[in-house]
Amino acid sequence: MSEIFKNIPKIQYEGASTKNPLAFRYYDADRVIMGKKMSEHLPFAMAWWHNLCAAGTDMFGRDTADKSFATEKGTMAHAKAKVDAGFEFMQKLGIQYFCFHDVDIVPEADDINETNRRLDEITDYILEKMKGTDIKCLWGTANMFSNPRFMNGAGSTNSVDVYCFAAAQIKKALELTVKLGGRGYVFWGGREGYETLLNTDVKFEQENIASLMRMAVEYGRSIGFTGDFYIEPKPKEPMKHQYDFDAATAIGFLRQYGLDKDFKMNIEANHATLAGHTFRHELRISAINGMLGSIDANQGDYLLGWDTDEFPYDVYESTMCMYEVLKAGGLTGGFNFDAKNRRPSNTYEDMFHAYILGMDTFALGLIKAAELIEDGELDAFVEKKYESFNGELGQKIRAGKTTLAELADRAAQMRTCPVPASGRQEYLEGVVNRIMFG
Ligand code: XUL
Ligand code: CO
Repeated sequence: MSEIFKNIPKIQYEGASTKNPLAFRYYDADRVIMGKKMSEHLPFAMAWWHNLCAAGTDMFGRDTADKSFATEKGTMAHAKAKVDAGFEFMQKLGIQYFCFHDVDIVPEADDINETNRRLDEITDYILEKMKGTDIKCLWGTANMFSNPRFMNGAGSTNSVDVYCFAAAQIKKALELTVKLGGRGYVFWGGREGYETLLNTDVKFEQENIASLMRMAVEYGRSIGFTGDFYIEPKPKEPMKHQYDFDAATAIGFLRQYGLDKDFKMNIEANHATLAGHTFRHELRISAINGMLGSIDANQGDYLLGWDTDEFPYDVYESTMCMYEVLKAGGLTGGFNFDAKNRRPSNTYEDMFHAYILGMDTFALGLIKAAELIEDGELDAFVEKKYESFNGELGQKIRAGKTTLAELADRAAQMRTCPVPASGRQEYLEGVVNRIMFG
Protein backbone atom coordinates (compact mmCIF):
# COMPACT_ATOMS: atom_id res chain seq x y z
CA MET A 1 0.00 0.00 0.00
CA SER A 2 1.52 3.31 -1.04
CA GLU A 3 1.47 6.58 0.87
CA ILE A 4 -1.71 8.61 0.24
CA PHE A 5 -0.89 11.91 1.92
CA LYS A 6 2.42 12.48 0.20
CA ASN A 7 4.46 15.51 1.32
CA ILE A 8 2.71 15.48 4.70
CA PRO A 9 5.17 14.47 7.42
CA LYS A 10 4.38 13.15 10.89
CA ILE A 11 3.05 16.22 12.71
CA GLN A 12 5.32 17.21 15.60
CA TYR A 13 5.00 19.65 18.49
CA GLU A 14 7.15 22.71 17.78
CA GLY A 15 5.82 25.26 20.28
CA ALA A 16 3.71 28.41 20.08
CA SER A 17 6.15 30.47 18.04
CA THR A 18 6.51 28.06 15.10
CA LYS A 19 5.43 29.25 11.67
CA ASN A 20 5.43 25.69 10.32
CA PRO A 21 1.83 25.11 9.14
CA LEU A 22 2.23 21.36 9.63
CA ALA A 23 3.23 21.40 13.31
CA PHE A 24 1.43 21.60 16.65
CA ARG A 25 1.80 24.81 18.59
CA TYR A 26 0.14 23.67 21.84
CA TYR A 27 -0.60 19.94 21.59
CA ASP A 28 2.40 18.29 23.21
CA ALA A 29 1.18 14.72 23.83
CA ASP A 30 3.57 13.93 26.71
CA ARG A 31 3.31 17.26 28.54
CA VAL A 32 1.89 16.70 32.01
CA ILE A 33 -1.00 18.94 33.11
CA MET A 34 -2.55 18.46 36.55
CA GLY A 35 -0.86 15.09 36.93
CA LYS A 36 -1.85 13.57 33.56
CA LYS A 37 -0.38 13.62 30.08
CA MET A 38 -2.12 15.78 27.50
CA SER A 39 -2.78 12.68 25.42
CA GLU A 40 -4.66 11.13 28.37
CA HIS A 41 -6.69 14.27 29.02
CA LEU A 42 -7.50 14.56 25.33
CA PRO A 43 -8.35 11.22 23.71
CA PHE A 44 -8.93 12.68 20.24
CA ALA A 45 -10.91 10.81 17.62
CA MET A 46 -11.26 11.08 13.85
CA ALA A 47 -14.84 11.09 12.54
CA TRP A 48 -14.88 8.67 9.62
CA TRP A 49 -17.82 10.37 7.92
CA HIS A 50 -16.51 13.91 7.70
CA ASN A 51 -12.87 13.14 7.16
CA LEU A 52 -12.97 10.19 4.78
CA CYS A 53 -16.43 10.37 3.18
CA ALA A 54 -17.68 13.98 2.98
CA ALA A 55 -16.22 15.86 0.03
CA GLY A 56 -17.79 19.30 0.22
CA THR A 57 -21.22 18.63 -1.28
CA ASP A 58 -23.88 21.01 0.00
CA MET A 59 -27.49 21.72 -0.97
CA PHE A 60 -26.31 23.98 -3.80
CA GLY A 61 -23.29 22.22 -5.23
CA ARG A 62 -21.45 18.96 -5.66
CA ASP A 63 -18.11 17.70 -4.32
CA THR A 64 -15.15 20.04 -4.24
CA ALA A 65 -12.66 17.65 -2.63
CA ASP A 66 -11.36 14.38 -4.04
CA LYS A 67 -11.98 11.62 -1.51
CA SER A 68 -11.77 8.78 -4.01
CA PHE A 69 -8.26 7.97 -2.83
CA ALA A 70 -7.48 6.78 -6.36
CA THR A 71 -10.32 4.19 -6.43
CA GLU A 72 -13.87 4.07 -7.72
CA LYS A 73 -16.35 5.38 -5.16
CA GLY A 74 -19.08 2.99 -4.04
CA THR A 75 -16.85 -0.09 -4.25
CA MET A 76 -15.17 -2.22 -1.60
CA ALA A 77 -11.83 -1.11 -3.06
CA HIS A 78 -12.81 2.45 -2.14
CA ALA A 79 -13.94 1.33 1.33
CA LYS A 80 -10.49 -0.22 1.86
CA ALA A 81 -8.71 2.84 0.47
CA LYS A 82 -10.58 4.92 3.05
CA VAL A 83 -9.27 2.60 5.78
CA ASP A 84 -5.73 3.04 4.43
CA ALA A 85 -6.17 6.82 4.24
CA GLY A 86 -7.72 6.98 7.70
CA PHE A 87 -4.94 5.02 9.38
CA GLU A 88 -2.20 7.01 7.63
CA PHE A 89 -4.00 10.23 8.63
CA MET A 90 -4.40 9.22 12.28
CA GLN A 91 -0.81 8.00 12.55
CA LYS A 92 0.59 11.19 11.05
CA LEU A 93 -1.37 13.25 13.60
CA GLY A 94 -0.89 10.93 16.58
CA ILE A 95 -4.67 10.44 16.94
CA GLN A 96 -5.57 7.27 18.82
CA TYR A 97 -9.28 6.85 18.16
CA PHE A 98 -11.86 6.83 15.41
CA CYS A 99 -15.68 6.95 15.35
CA PHE A 100 -17.85 5.48 12.61
CA HIS A 101 -21.37 4.85 11.35
CA ASP A 102 -22.02 1.49 9.67
CA VAL A 103 -22.57 3.13 6.27
CA ASP A 104 -19.38 5.22 6.53
CA ILE A 105 -17.20 2.15 6.27
CA VAL A 106 -18.92 0.27 3.41
CA PRO A 107 -21.30 1.15 0.59
CA GLU A 108 -24.79 0.05 1.62
CA ALA A 109 -26.23 -2.74 -0.58
CA ASP A 110 -29.90 -3.21 -1.46
CA ASP A 111 -29.97 -6.40 0.61
CA ILE A 112 -29.07 -5.96 4.29
CA ASN A 113 -27.44 -9.40 4.32
CA GLU A 114 -24.96 -8.23 1.68
CA THR A 115 -24.34 -4.98 3.61
CA ASN A 116 -23.58 -7.07 6.70
CA ARG A 117 -21.19 -9.29 4.73
CA ARG A 118 -19.35 -6.20 3.54
CA LEU A 119 -19.24 -4.88 7.11
CA ASP A 120 -17.62 -8.14 8.25
CA GLU A 121 -15.05 -7.89 5.48
CA ILE A 122 -14.13 -4.26 6.15
CA THR A 123 -13.90 -4.68 9.92
CA ASP A 124 -11.55 -7.65 9.41
CA TYR A 125 -9.44 -5.25 7.34
CA ILE A 126 -9.64 -2.50 9.99
CA LEU A 127 -8.66 -5.00 12.71
CA GLU A 128 -5.64 -6.01 10.63
CA LYS A 129 -4.65 -2.32 10.31
CA MET A 130 -5.06 -1.76 14.05
CA LYS A 131 -2.41 -4.40 14.78
CA GLY A 132 0.93 -2.82 15.59
CA THR A 133 -0.63 0.63 16.13
CA ASP A 134 -2.14 2.20 19.23
CA ILE A 135 -5.28 3.17 17.28
CA LYS A 136 -8.62 2.07 18.71
CA CYS A 137 -12.33 2.66 18.19
CA LEU A 138 -13.89 5.35 20.40
CA TRP A 139 -17.49 4.65 19.45
CA GLY A 140 -19.63 3.13 16.76
CA THR A 141 -23.16 3.90 15.66
CA ALA A 142 -25.79 2.95 13.11
CA ASN A 143 -26.84 5.53 10.54
CA MET A 144 -30.61 5.51 10.93
CA PHE A 145 -31.30 8.78 9.15
CA SER A 146 -29.91 8.76 5.56
CA ASN A 147 -31.78 5.86 3.95
CA PRO A 148 -35.29 6.84 2.71
CA ARG A 149 -36.80 4.04 4.85
CA PHE A 150 -36.12 6.26 7.88
CA MET A 151 -38.08 9.24 6.56
CA ASN A 152 -40.65 8.86 9.36
CA GLY A 153 -38.02 7.98 11.96
CA ALA A 154 -36.19 4.83 13.07
CA GLY A 155 -37.25 4.03 16.63
CA SER A 156 -40.07 6.54 16.10
CA THR A 157 -41.23 5.13 12.76
CA ASN A 158 -44.84 4.25 12.01
CA SER A 159 -43.70 1.06 10.25
CA VAL A 160 -42.94 -2.22 11.99
CA ASP A 161 -40.80 -3.23 8.99
CA VAL A 162 -38.63 -0.11 9.32
CA TYR A 163 -38.40 -0.72 13.08
CA CYS A 164 -36.96 -4.18 12.30
CA PHE A 165 -34.34 -2.66 9.99
CA ALA A 166 -33.39 -0.15 12.68
CA ALA A 167 -33.03 -3.03 15.15
CA ALA A 168 -30.96 -5.03 12.66
CA GLN A 169 -28.62 -2.11 12.03
CA ILE A 170 -28.14 -1.46 15.75
CA LYS A 171 -27.47 -5.16 16.36
CA LYS A 172 -24.83 -5.24 13.67
CA ALA A 173 -23.25 -1.91 14.65
CA LEU A 174 -23.00 -3.12 18.25
CA GLU A 175 -21.30 -6.32 17.09
CA LEU A 176 -18.82 -4.26 15.04
CA THR A 177 -18.19 -1.86 17.93
CA VAL A 178 -17.38 -4.81 20.20
CA LYS A 179 -15.22 -6.41 17.48
CA LEU A 180 -13.22 -3.17 17.17
CA GLY A 181 -12.95 -2.73 20.96
CA GLY A 182 -15.08 0.46 21.00
CA ARG A 183 -15.41 2.38 24.27
CA GLY A 184 -18.93 3.55 23.54
CA TYR A 185 -22.01 3.26 21.34
CA VAL A 186 -23.92 6.37 20.20
CA PHE A 187 -27.57 7.09 19.50
CA TRP A 188 -28.01 10.31 17.59
CA GLY A 189 -31.70 10.59 16.76
CA GLY A 190 -31.55 12.61 13.58
CA ARG A 191 -35.00 11.47 12.41
CA GLU A 192 -36.39 10.81 15.89
CA GLY A 193 -38.71 13.78 16.10
CA TYR A 194 -41.47 15.40 14.13
CA GLU A 195 -42.31 18.00 11.53
CA THR A 196 -45.92 18.46 12.67
CA LEU A 197 -47.98 17.26 15.61
CA LEU A 198 -50.93 16.93 13.19
CA ASN A 199 -49.64 13.51 12.15
CA THR A 200 -47.60 12.48 15.20
CA ASP A 201 -48.27 10.41 18.33
CA VAL A 202 -45.41 11.65 20.50
CA LYS A 203 -46.02 9.24 23.42
CA PHE A 204 -46.16 6.22 21.10
CA GLU A 205 -42.94 7.27 19.34
CA GLN A 206 -41.00 7.95 22.53
CA GLU A 207 -42.05 4.60 24.03
CA ASN A 208 -40.84 2.80 20.91
CA ILE A 209 -37.50 4.63 20.94
CA ALA A 210 -37.05 3.61 24.59
CA SER A 211 -37.84 -0.03 23.73
CA LEU A 212 -35.25 -0.01 20.96
CA MET A 213 -32.67 1.39 23.38
CA ARG A 214 -33.57 -1.19 26.03
CA MET A 215 -33.14 -4.00 23.48
CA ALA A 216 -29.79 -2.47 22.45
CA VAL A 217 -28.58 -2.48 26.06
CA GLU A 218 -29.73 -6.09 26.56
CA TYR A 219 -28.07 -7.28 23.38
CA GLY A 220 -24.90 -5.22 23.88
CA ARG A 221 -24.37 -6.58 27.37
CA SER A 222 -25.06 -10.13 26.15
CA ILE A 223 -22.21 -9.91 23.61
CA GLY A 224 -19.72 -8.42 26.08
CA PHE A 225 -20.09 -4.70 25.45
CA THR A 226 -19.01 -3.12 28.74
CA GLY A 227 -18.74 0.49 27.54
CA ASP A 228 -21.26 3.29 27.79
CA PHE A 229 -24.23 3.90 25.55
CA TYR A 230 -24.57 7.57 24.68
CA ILE A 231 -27.40 9.83 23.63
CA GLU A 232 -26.16 12.75 21.54
CA PRO A 233 -28.72 15.51 22.12
CA LYS A 234 -29.69 17.84 19.29
CA PRO A 235 -32.78 20.07 19.22
CA LYS A 236 -33.44 20.27 15.47
CA GLU A 237 -32.03 19.58 12.01
CA PRO A 238 -32.93 17.55 10.08
CA MET A 239 -36.27 17.42 11.96
CA LYS A 240 -38.05 20.55 13.14
CA HIS A 241 -38.24 19.12 16.64
CA GLN A 242 -36.02 16.29 17.87
CA TYR A 243 -36.89 14.35 21.00
CA ASP A 244 -33.32 14.46 22.38
CA PHE A 245 -33.56 18.25 22.46
CA ASP A 246 -30.80 18.87 24.99
CA ALA A 247 -29.01 17.15 27.87
CA ALA A 248 -31.74 17.88 30.45
CA THR A 249 -34.44 16.48 28.14
CA ALA A 250 -32.41 13.38 27.26
CA ILE A 251 -31.53 12.70 30.90
CA GLY A 252 -35.20 12.98 31.88
CA PHE A 253 -36.12 10.54 29.09
CA LEU A 254 -33.47 8.03 30.19
CA ARG A 255 -34.67 8.18 33.80
CA GLN A 256 -38.32 7.83 32.78
CA TYR A 257 -37.57 4.60 30.93
CA GLY A 258 -35.00 3.14 33.36
CA LEU A 259 -32.09 3.52 30.93
CA ASP A 260 -30.00 5.91 33.04
CA LYS A 261 -27.60 3.27 34.41
CA ASP A 262 -26.34 2.30 30.95
CA PHE A 263 -26.41 5.65 29.16
CA LYS A 264 -24.43 8.87 29.35
CA MET A 265 -24.38 11.98 27.15
CA ASN A 266 -22.25 12.62 24.08
CA ILE A 267 -22.30 16.42 24.02
CA GLU A 268 -21.68 18.21 20.73
CA ALA A 269 -20.78 21.90 20.91
CA ASN A 270 -22.78 22.95 17.85
CA HIS A 271 -25.85 21.03 19.06
CA ALA A 272 -25.68 22.88 22.38
CA THR A 273 -25.78 26.27 20.68
CA LEU A 274 -28.62 25.17 18.39
CA ALA A 275 -30.58 24.37 21.57
CA GLY A 276 -30.03 27.93 22.77
CA HIS A 277 -27.45 26.86 25.36
CA THR A 278 -23.73 27.28 25.69
CA PHE A 279 -21.53 24.23 25.14
CA ARG A 280 -20.47 24.65 28.74
CA HIS A 281 -24.07 24.53 30.00
CA GLU A 282 -24.67 21.15 28.34
CA LEU A 283 -21.45 19.79 29.82
CA ARG A 284 -22.36 21.03 33.30
CA ILE A 285 -25.89 19.60 33.21
CA SER A 286 -24.48 16.23 32.10
CA ALA A 287 -21.71 16.28 34.70
CA ILE A 288 -23.90 17.11 37.71
CA ASN A 289 -26.13 14.19 36.74
CA GLY A 290 -23.15 11.80 36.49
CA MET A 291 -23.72 11.53 32.74
CA LEU A 292 -20.84 13.34 31.06
CA GLY A 293 -19.55 10.61 28.78
CA SER A 294 -18.04 11.92 25.57
CA ILE A 295 -17.75 15.03 23.42
CA ASP A 296 -18.26 15.81 19.74
CA ALA A 297 -15.73 18.62 19.41
CA ASN A 298 -16.74 21.24 16.88
CA GLN A 299 -18.25 24.72 16.83
CA GLY A 300 -21.11 26.50 15.14
CA ASP A 301 -21.46 29.95 13.67
CA TYR A 302 -23.37 32.58 15.62
CA LEU A 303 -24.74 34.03 12.38
CA LEU A 304 -26.16 30.77 11.05
CA GLY A 305 -29.05 28.78 12.47
CA TRP A 306 -27.90 25.32 11.48
CA ASP A 307 -25.26 22.73 12.29
CA THR A 308 -22.15 24.05 10.53
CA ASP A 309 -19.81 21.48 12.14
CA GLU A 310 -16.78 23.75 12.00
CA PHE A 311 -13.43 22.79 13.36
CA PRO A 312 -13.09 24.45 16.75
CA TYR A 313 -10.82 27.47 16.93
CA ASP A 314 -12.48 29.45 19.72
CA VAL A 315 -10.08 29.05 22.65
CA TYR A 316 -12.43 30.75 25.10
CA GLU A 317 -15.01 28.02 24.40
CA SER A 318 -12.47 25.18 24.55
CA THR A 319 -11.15 26.58 27.84
CA MET A 320 -14.63 26.57 29.34
CA CYS A 321 -15.17 23.05 28.00
CA MET A 322 -11.93 21.79 29.52
CA TYR A 323 -12.75 23.55 32.79
CA GLU A 324 -15.96 21.48 32.99
CA VAL A 325 -14.18 18.29 31.94
CA LEU A 326 -11.37 18.71 34.49
CA LYS A 327 -13.87 19.49 37.24
CA ALA A 328 -15.84 16.38 36.29
CA GLY A 329 -12.67 14.26 36.57
CA GLY A 330 -12.33 13.61 32.81
CA LEU A 331 -14.38 11.71 30.27
CA THR A 332 -15.06 8.00 29.95
CA GLY A 333 -15.20 8.69 26.19
CA GLY A 334 -13.13 11.17 24.21
CA PHE A 335 -13.08 14.17 21.89
CA ASN A 336 -14.46 13.24 18.49
CA PHE A 337 -13.94 15.89 15.82
CA ASP A 338 -17.44 15.82 14.38
CA ALA A 339 -16.29 18.63 12.11
CA LYS A 340 -15.69 19.21 8.44
CA ASN A 341 -13.51 21.44 6.33
CA ARG A 342 -15.25 24.43 4.77
CA ARG A 343 -16.22 23.66 1.18
CA PRO A 344 -13.45 25.69 -0.43
CA SER A 345 -10.78 24.06 1.81
CA ASN A 346 -10.54 21.11 -0.51
CA THR A 347 -6.99 19.75 -0.39
CA TYR A 348 -5.38 16.94 1.60
CA GLU A 349 -3.31 19.60 3.37
CA ASP A 350 -6.52 21.31 4.49
CA MET A 351 -7.59 18.07 6.20
CA PHE A 352 -4.41 18.20 8.28
CA HIS A 353 -4.68 21.93 8.98
CA ALA A 354 -8.19 21.34 10.29
CA TYR A 355 -7.15 18.63 12.75
CA ILE A 356 -4.05 20.55 13.84
CA LEU A 357 -6.30 23.54 14.52
CA GLY A 358 -8.80 21.47 16.49
CA MET A 359 -6.18 19.60 18.52
CA ASP A 360 -4.26 22.80 19.31
CA THR A 361 -7.48 24.60 20.29
CA PHE A 362 -8.31 21.91 22.83
CA ALA A 363 -4.70 21.64 24.05
CA LEU A 364 -4.60 25.38 24.68
CA GLY A 365 -8.03 25.18 26.30
CA LEU A 366 -6.71 22.44 28.60
CA ILE A 367 -3.66 24.54 29.56
CA LYS A 368 -5.82 27.59 30.31
CA ALA A 369 -8.49 25.61 32.18
CA ALA A 370 -5.81 24.08 34.42
CA GLU A 371 -4.45 27.59 35.08
CA LEU A 372 -7.93 28.79 36.00
CA ILE A 373 -8.34 25.92 38.44
CA GLU A 374 -4.84 26.29 39.90
CA ASP A 375 -5.36 30.05 40.26
CA GLY A 376 -8.38 29.21 42.41
CA GLU A 377 -10.06 32.62 42.35
CA LEU A 378 -13.21 31.46 40.57
CA ASP A 379 -13.64 28.46 42.85
CA ALA A 380 -13.07 30.58 45.93
CA PHE A 381 -15.67 33.07 44.76
CA VAL A 382 -18.30 30.40 44.14
CA GLU A 383 -17.64 28.82 47.52
CA LYS A 384 -17.96 32.14 49.31
CA LYS A 385 -21.10 33.04 47.37
CA TYR A 386 -23.07 30.29 49.13
CA GLU A 387 -21.45 30.66 52.55
CA SER A 388 -24.67 31.66 54.32
CA PHE A 389 -25.70 28.01 53.93
CA ASN A 390 -22.72 26.97 56.11
CA GLY A 391 -24.56 28.07 59.27
CA GLU A 392 -26.87 25.90 61.33
CA LEU A 393 -30.07 26.82 59.50
CA GLY A 394 -28.40 26.55 56.08
CA GLN A 395 -27.18 23.06 56.89
CA LYS A 396 -30.64 22.06 58.03
CA ILE A 397 -32.10 23.33 54.70
CA ARG A 398 -29.44 21.44 52.74
CA ALA A 399 -30.26 18.25 54.64
CA GLY A 400 -33.94 18.67 53.75
CA LYS A 401 -34.92 18.91 57.42
CA THR A 402 -36.82 22.20 57.49
CA THR A 403 -40.46 23.12 56.94
CA LEU A 404 -41.98 26.11 55.21
CA ALA A 405 -43.57 27.18 58.52
CA GLU A 406 -40.20 27.17 60.33
CA LEU A 407 -38.55 29.25 57.59
CA ALA A 408 -41.51 31.64 57.45
CA ASP A 409 -41.21 32.18 61.23
CA ARG A 410 -37.58 33.11 60.79
CA ALA A 411 -38.48 35.59 58.03
CA ALA A 412 -41.17 37.09 60.25
CA GLN A 413 -38.60 37.57 63.05
CA MET A 414 -36.19 39.29 60.65
CA ARG A 415 -39.03 41.49 59.30
CA THR A 416 -36.94 42.80 56.36
CA CYS A 417 -34.63 40.80 54.15
CA PRO A 418 -31.03 41.94 53.47
CA VAL A 419 -30.01 42.05 49.78
CA PRO A 420 -27.35 39.38 49.06
CA ALA A 421 -23.78 40.28 48.07
CA SER A 422 -22.85 41.17 44.49
CA GLY A 423 -22.46 38.39 41.90
CA ARG A 424 -19.44 40.25 40.49
CA GLN A 425 -19.86 38.86 36.96
CA GLU A 426 -17.81 41.53 35.20
CA TYR A 427 -14.99 41.20 37.71
CA LEU A 428 -14.91 37.41 37.21
CA GLU A 429 -14.93 37.80 33.42
CA GLY A 430 -11.84 39.95 33.90
CA VAL A 431 -10.24 37.20 35.97
CA VAL A 432 -10.75 34.80 33.07
CA ASN A 433 -9.17 37.31 30.67
CA ARG A 434 -6.21 37.74 33.03
CA ILE A 435 -5.57 33.98 32.90
CA MET A 436 -6.26 33.73 29.17
CA PHE A 437 -4.16 36.64 28.00
CA GLY A 438 -2.20 37.95 31.01
C1 XUL B 1 -25.23 15.07 13.34
C2 XUL B 1 -24.23 14.42 14.20
C3 XUL B 1 -23.93 13.00 13.91
C4 XUL B 1 -23.66 12.17 15.12
C5 XUL B 1 -23.49 10.70 14.83
O1 XUL B 1 -25.53 16.37 13.70
O2 XUL B 1 -23.66 15.06 15.06
O3 XUL B 1 -22.87 12.97 13.03
O4 XUL B 1 -22.50 12.61 15.77
O5 XUL B 1 -24.55 10.16 14.16
CO1 CO C 1 -22.11 14.60 16.37
